[in-house]
Amino acid sequence: MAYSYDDTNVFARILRGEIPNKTVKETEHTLAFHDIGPQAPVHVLVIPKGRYVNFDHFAAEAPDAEILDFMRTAAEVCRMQGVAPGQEGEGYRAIANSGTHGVQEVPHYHLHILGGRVLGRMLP
Ligand code: DGP
Repeated sequence: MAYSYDDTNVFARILRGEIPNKTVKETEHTLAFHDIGPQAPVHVLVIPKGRYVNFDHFAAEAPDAEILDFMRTAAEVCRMQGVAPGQEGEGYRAIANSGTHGVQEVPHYHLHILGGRVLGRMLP
């Protein structure tokens, strides 16, 4: 699948510094920041700095170093927020909405980290 990346999307603008964000952690390849409309006490978005539209695009085309950095940063963010399993927060949910049926609004790949309360059951 060939993806076309829209440089005007809001996360691209955050990465260019055009829109402020509340940064949780930043690395060479990854940025994590608080969601503007939190759906749980902890709601952090983790995004690659590269121009990837969705999970499929990122997994298929990102260099290994970027994928590793992304995964390690996401896990570190969970620990920083105190929601990693074994911590007081008792776990979290990591969601990547993708495409129309996934109701993805921002066309720059991102992982939602949600926690800080018991989350509703998502699957039947
Ligand atoms: P979705 O594409 O549906 O997986 O969700 C996109 C999320 O991005 C949504 O939870 C709200 C968040 N969001 C949208 N605009 C901004 C913004 O300008 N700043 C921040 N921090 N979050 C945003």
